[in-house]
Amino acid sequence: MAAVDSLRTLVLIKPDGVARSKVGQIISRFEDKGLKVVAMKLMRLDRPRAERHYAVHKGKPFYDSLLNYITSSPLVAMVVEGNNSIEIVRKLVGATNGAKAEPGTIRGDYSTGIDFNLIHASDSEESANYEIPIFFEEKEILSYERADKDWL
Ligand code: 3AN
Repeated sequence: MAAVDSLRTLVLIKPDGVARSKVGQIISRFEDKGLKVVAMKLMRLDRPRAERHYAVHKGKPFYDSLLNYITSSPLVAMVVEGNNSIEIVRKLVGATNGAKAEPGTIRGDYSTGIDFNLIHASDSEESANYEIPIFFEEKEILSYERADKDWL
């Protein structure tokens, strides 16, 4: 993936991440890496929005359980911004199946399987452009500078 400045990506700390009190630890990983949270909300996802978000998975065997899981209790939705944010966040998140995800990644450290894998992150610029508006209006995405921006 080519380097792109100030790219935005959608991150969801899924219901298991919130219920297991991993929100702070997960956000720290993005902040520590040098990325910036530019929008964030704790919310209970409704079914129509969950269907929009996971439209590409419609018809797959895990689709219904995925929708039940993602709508079951509150999640944290965020827009994360920074150089190469999509690629970097996906690396920090790790492989889809927590059992296979490398230690050091979020899923590798906190998840043992594929059903409860704590986090979602957009996998491409196209996905980010599709997913972000499902959760945020443009005016909810804020602009500010990190104090250490010249060092990142
Ligand atoms: P990722 O989140 O790593 O991009 P995707 O986009 O392939 O993975 O799948 C979206 C979500 O669907 C996953 N995060 C996971 O919760 C669920 N999922 C994917 N594949 C399976 C599967 N084989 N069985 C159960 N759930 C799955």
